[in-house]
Amino acid sequence: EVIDGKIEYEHVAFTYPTADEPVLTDVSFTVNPREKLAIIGATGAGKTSLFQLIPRLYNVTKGVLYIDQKPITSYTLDQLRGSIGYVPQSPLLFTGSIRDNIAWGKENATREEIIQSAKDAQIHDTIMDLPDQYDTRVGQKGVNLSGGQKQRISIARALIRRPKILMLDDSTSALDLATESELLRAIQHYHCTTMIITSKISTAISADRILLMNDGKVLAIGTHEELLNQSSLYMRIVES
Ligand code: TTP
Ligand code: MG
Repeated sequence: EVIDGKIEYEHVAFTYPTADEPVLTDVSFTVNPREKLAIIGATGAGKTSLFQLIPRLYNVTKGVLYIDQKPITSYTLDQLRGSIGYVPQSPLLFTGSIRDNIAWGKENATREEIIQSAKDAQIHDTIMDLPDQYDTRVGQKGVNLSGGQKQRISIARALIRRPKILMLDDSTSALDLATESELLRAIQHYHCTTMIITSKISTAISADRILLMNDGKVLAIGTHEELLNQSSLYMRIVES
């Protein structure tokens, strides 16, 4: 079981099984238990690829990835995925009720837990406005939800399992600033290690530290002030 949620990439390189060229090369950094780390970088920099290694959707090609000081391969996939809330960049809902979609992976979830996680994910009010509220069907013959609404249902699905590690891949891109800051405030109460990929500099600055990726490498990692001093690319991003 993952206990603390410390994450350490040690000289990690990664090449997709079907590819020739690596998408990550010599990536090293540590995320401390309960720290909130924002990941920024241009499209194609490798942010999603970096994320996919944590729930072991893929195995690292070179180097070692540690969770709580143990190589990630020493955990079973169930142990790992039971401790990780992973919200993908394009989340998938299955055909069924919103309730079942939120409770997916935690079949014994209570009504209160479902509502609380939806509230924390800032999607409860939207659900209450739907014809059958939590029983509203999504997917085939169901209501159409926007990308941002799907993202928030997917966040609720991650939160309901009380993850030790929460990974949000651009999951707040569709939210207005006020709703996003409510969401981030609510997530703080989960006391989990949080990695959040974002294209919004304001979201990045609200994290404890920021990691700047470029071309499959870590260009810089540190606080906003540290990066301003360290990285001219970061300064250009902030000024743009
Ligand atoms: P990503 O890791 O997807 O880059 P990104 O997440 O930083 O980009 P974005 O901001 O647009 O989300 O891609 C890095 C490279 O890896 C890119 O060349 C596409 C490739 N790739 C795959 O081959 N398979 C995959 O499943 C993914 C996610 C990426
Ligand atoms: Mg991505």
